Amino acid sequence: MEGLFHEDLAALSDLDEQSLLESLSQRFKQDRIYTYIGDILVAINPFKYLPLYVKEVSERYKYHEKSKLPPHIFAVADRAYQSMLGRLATGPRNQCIVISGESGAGKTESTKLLLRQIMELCRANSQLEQQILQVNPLLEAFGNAQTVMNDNSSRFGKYIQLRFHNSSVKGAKINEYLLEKSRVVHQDEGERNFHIFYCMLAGISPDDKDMYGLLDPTQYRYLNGRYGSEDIEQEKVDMMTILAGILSLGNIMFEPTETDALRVTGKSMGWLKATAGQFGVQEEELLRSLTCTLSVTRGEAIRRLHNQQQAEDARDSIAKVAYGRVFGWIVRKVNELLAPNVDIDVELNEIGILDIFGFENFAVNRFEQLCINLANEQLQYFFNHHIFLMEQNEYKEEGIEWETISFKDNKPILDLILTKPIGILSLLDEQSAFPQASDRDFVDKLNSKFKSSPHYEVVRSSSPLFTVVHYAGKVQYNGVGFLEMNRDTIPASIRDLFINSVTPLLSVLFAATISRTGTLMPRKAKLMQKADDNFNSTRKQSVGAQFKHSLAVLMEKMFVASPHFVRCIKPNGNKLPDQVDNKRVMDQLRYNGLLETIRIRRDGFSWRPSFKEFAQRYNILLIKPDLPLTKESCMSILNTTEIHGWKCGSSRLFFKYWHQEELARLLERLGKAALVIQKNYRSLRYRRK
Ligand code: AOV
Ligand code: MG
Repeated sequence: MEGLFHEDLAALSDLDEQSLLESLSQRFKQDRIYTYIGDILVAINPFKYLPLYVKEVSERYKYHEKSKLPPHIFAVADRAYQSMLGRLATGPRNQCIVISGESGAGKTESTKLLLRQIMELCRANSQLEQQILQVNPLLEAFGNAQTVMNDNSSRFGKYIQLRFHNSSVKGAKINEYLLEKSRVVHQDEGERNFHIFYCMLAGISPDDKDMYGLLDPTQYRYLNGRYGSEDIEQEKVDMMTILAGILSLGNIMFEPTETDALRVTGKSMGWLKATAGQFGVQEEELLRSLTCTLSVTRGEAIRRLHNQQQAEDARDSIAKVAYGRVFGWIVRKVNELLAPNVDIDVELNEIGILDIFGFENFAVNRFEQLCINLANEQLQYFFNHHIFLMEQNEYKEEGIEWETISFKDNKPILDLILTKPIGILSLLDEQSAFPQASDRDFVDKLNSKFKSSPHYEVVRSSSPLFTVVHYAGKVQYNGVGFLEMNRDTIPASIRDLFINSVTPLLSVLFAATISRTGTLMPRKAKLMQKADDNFNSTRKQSVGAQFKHSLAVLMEKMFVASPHFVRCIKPNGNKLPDQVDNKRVMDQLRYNGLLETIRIRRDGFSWRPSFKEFAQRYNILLIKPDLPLTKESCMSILNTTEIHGWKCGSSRLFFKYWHQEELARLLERLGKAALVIQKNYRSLRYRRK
């Protein structure tokens, strides 16, 4: 009994795939959705309310000993917080919590619970903590939407950095990654537009509806005839007007005339007027930017008339860029609001929480899905690197006897997508640079370069399809639109149109130097971008290249922090409670490498301080603060304890994940005793244990 349904799978002596699945699903059936693998938390989405997060539970998990309470997401919060304070062990003070899992597995819910508990741990009930928590519904309204996989699917990635001075939170920063802007203008079957549009229409009073020029939700093409009844959020007037403008814009239709020119259909003349009003721009100018392109060649302005398709594309790209800018603006505002208000010489430590869009495989997968799945590959690689590569390398280097545990290395898949000059993204950039190239040309290029790669499959079809064999399964992509989405250019005329808008927010959004995808870029890149913006509005980094860059920056940040892993599992594809689809879950256990993880956590040594780090921290156990920081000192310290099962390498010690807690306990007890003794000048006599 103990064996099968154990709370820590790494404590089990023998485990195969089948008994792992059995173990997790038995626990799940008793509503025990959390299970440990050593220091890693596995969380299975219950798809129902569980009384797991009430006040009493939250209190119980504050400053607790991990081994004394059942596995819980609050325990992860506690551990990250204590580690950030340097209370638990040696290692970097900056922490990052990495939450992974496919779409709908529970990442965003876990993120919210972590945030809430960390704010509880800071204890004070200041305005700042409330603000940090309030930001989330706002971001979700603008960045989440219903998909076939998740009713509240994150359509952007976020890394939340909480900044602390000592134990109190001083500020926060949100980094956002690649909002799926195309959703503004198109949703596949069973999907919806971003929540905010429905919130806006559902919660608005009739008077306000008039003021913003809004109609019934069924009237808007961009809403695909679907709408819900979410609660209203109080929003700024400008922003609402812009959102209303986006909806009106989507209803503008074109038809050919007897001459070459296009005209707006009689039915949609009203929408053109409404859009112009809502965007605060001249109707004629809006019409012009929809129906023709102005280009300057050798000092001469040349006007090219659009065909119907081009006009519709222009319409949709205006909607996408406007929405992207609004989103970027919201994130910027949030960051201004939450920026730490401290002197520059105040040392801040950080807990980062990463909540990205989960692995996706839809009926039709586009450029966005490739980016989303790339991000998931990158996270899986981070996990592998940390859990398997780094650890096992150290055993080798330090002469620790060790039987290598193999794992599914996804580096070749990352290389397939990222390598220069012949990865999928580089080839895409190359093709995007040719105005004449087609999506077919791009996919043909891929086929010829990668046909023999084990992670790529050529698809025989008249459509430009190709398949990537991801760590989490095969995904077939449709190349249509890849070039355009990767270029993501806004014609200068559209930019000018908006800069001249009488709606202040809109003109600010287009004058500002946030990147065009709305992604907040790291400082250096931002400066470069700024220079680039001033220099030439047509030369810019592709979306793929920007995304690749922001992922690299994120990884850099994460590699120098102490990581905590939460692995979310989706129990079934129907979003239903109390249902375990064995095959689905088994697939996730396999591609996540959970069995291998259990083995390495059981047999391995996840905490590996250097002699110096160890002696410095634990010399108090010998009550000799001036101990030399050597191997011998470490041995003397360890000899005073009853800790078993550690090993000694050539420059560092190797401990099991639970040793940290044992030592912390000793330290606390002896530390307190030592203080009392020193204070009272009593003879040094006390008993251990
Ligand atoms: P995701 O973030 O991993 O998907 P979510 O965190 O949005 O998934 O979870 C999907 C849904 O599952 C939520 O809306 C809840 O209804 C339910 N859920 C998840 N965790 C819990 C929990 N602990 N208790 C109760 N219900 C839960 V995506 O954003 O699609 O990758 O892009
Ligand atoms: Mg999410």
